[in-house]
Amino acid sequence: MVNLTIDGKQISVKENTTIMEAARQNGIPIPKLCYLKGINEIAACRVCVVELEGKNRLITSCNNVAEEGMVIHTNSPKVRKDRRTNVELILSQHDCQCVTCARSGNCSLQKIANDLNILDIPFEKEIERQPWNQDFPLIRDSAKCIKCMRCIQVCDKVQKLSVWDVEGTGSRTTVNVAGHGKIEDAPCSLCGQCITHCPVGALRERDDTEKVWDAIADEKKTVVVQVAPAVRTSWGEQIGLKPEEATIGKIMDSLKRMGVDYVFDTVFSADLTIMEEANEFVQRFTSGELKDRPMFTSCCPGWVRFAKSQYPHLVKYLSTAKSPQEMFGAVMKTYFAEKIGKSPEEIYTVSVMPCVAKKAEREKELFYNEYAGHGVDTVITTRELVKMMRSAHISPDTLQDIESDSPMHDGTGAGVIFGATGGVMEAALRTAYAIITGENPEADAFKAVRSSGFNANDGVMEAELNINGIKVRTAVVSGLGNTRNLLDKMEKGEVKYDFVEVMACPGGCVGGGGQPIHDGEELAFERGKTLYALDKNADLRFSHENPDIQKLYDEYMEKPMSHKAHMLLHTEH
Ligand code: HC1
Ligand code: SF4
Repeated sequence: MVNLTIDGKQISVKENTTIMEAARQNGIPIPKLCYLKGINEIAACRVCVVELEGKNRLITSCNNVAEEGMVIHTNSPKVRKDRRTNVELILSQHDCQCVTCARSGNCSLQKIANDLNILDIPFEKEIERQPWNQDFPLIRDSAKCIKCMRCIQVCDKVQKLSVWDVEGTGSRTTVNVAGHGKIEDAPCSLCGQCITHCPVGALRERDDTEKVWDAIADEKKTVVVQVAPAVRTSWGEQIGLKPEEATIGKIMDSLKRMGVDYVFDTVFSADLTIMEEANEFVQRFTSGELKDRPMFTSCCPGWVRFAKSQYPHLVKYLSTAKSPQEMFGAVMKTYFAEKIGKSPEEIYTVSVMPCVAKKAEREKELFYNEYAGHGVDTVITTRELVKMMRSAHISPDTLQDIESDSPMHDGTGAGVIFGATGGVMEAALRTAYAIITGENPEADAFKAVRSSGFNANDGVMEAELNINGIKVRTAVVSGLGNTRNLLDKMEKGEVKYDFVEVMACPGGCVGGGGQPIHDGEELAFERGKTLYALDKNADLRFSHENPDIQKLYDEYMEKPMSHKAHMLLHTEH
């Protein structure tokens, strides 16, 4: 142990603990901007400076280790003056138009400037404005970038894609797409992790909320919305609702109050994806097609983009089943449109997703009879949903639980867990077991594929399962850096699997790039627990037992993998 004094308090901490961490463990918060534990510890912003007594100097607390006998002041006059100057300098290069910023109210720079009571910026303003493709789902505003380097490090270290890089030198140092490239040509997976780790409004998703308001206002359109499984775990975070208060039923109520005509839960189509994907797996597995390579799940568009740009030879091993978002879009514009006597053109479909890459996935075409268009018309993130609630002046405490509409009403626990890493695999195995053996397994029989913590085991869960004497080797991975490690091992022949689930974001969709932002805090695992609790308490826990799915096959799709199912529910990647 190391003994030191911080702000007059004598404390002991383990060796190699940073001063910032030592202070935090003892209830003394030190402000920070660029610091991200284990990812960005480069002291670029110098907001975390502290005074080291006797040495007459200031040091950064995020990357200096507590030493025996140190006497530290976190808030001396010298510290406050220096910290203030550092923040003022950052503000002098920052577009401070907070009222029109997507991160207003949730911005670390705004908070530290307010905390330090900075009312004026004594330095000359020098704002850099680079052009950006405003149609791309990921938007960067260089005028708001504070050069903290978090985006570079997250993309590099966590996602191993290195989309961003430093450009220029000295005071002209800035961040941009690596190699002076354009974002649309970069290998960006659109995971959005750089957005959720940006402390300010320099990175955000393309705002598509106005498209939804326009559709609602258009009397000729029937607006039909689906809400992804992971959204229920997080939407209440930014409006002060506790997890148990922020139910899916209240999201449905808010959408109806905004003027949406029909509301559905993507859990329904997650069950539909399982019906197709589990049957596809059993077919590919038993035909010997998976001798060399496993079948990969394909519902995560960040992963599909990553596979296409980094491992194109593996694309043919992706499941051809469309994602739940896309399957629902197809069902809404066909089966549902017919049910309510509308043409596909009259139906306007919106998805609420915890994800930025879903905005790009919607580009997939849907061809159906005379109709050629998109299954999904607009995708908004969880954050955009909350913005819409706020702009409709909906008071969260007045929301009631309402049911989703029929005839795509029912959903099972298997569909709910799609939103957490391992969930798709577990749901698929429950149904694959029933296909192979003719009976259900115990509902928790495959829980070995669940993650035991945020990014535990390098984000990989391996399990070898026995289904009726048949050995099925599975792996579940989340985070693209972890995925790259796993795929490289697989390609070297060090590991072998039959079925692999990949989610681009650490922890799965619950940790998605479209989820509410809590600076530097990783909430994916906590949110995932909510989904597993919902599954445990669900009346139905097997996708093949979903009555509305059974009805959809009886009335329309015939059976899994039928010709019609292939036309509407499968795709080429
Ligand atoms: Fe996901 Fe999925 S689980 S990809 O994370 O397969 O976005 O929630 O909706 O489509 O169901 C996202 C979540 C989501 C799809 C499903
Ligand atoms: Fe990198 Fe993901 Fe950001 Fe794209 S969205 S730049 S892949 S972190």
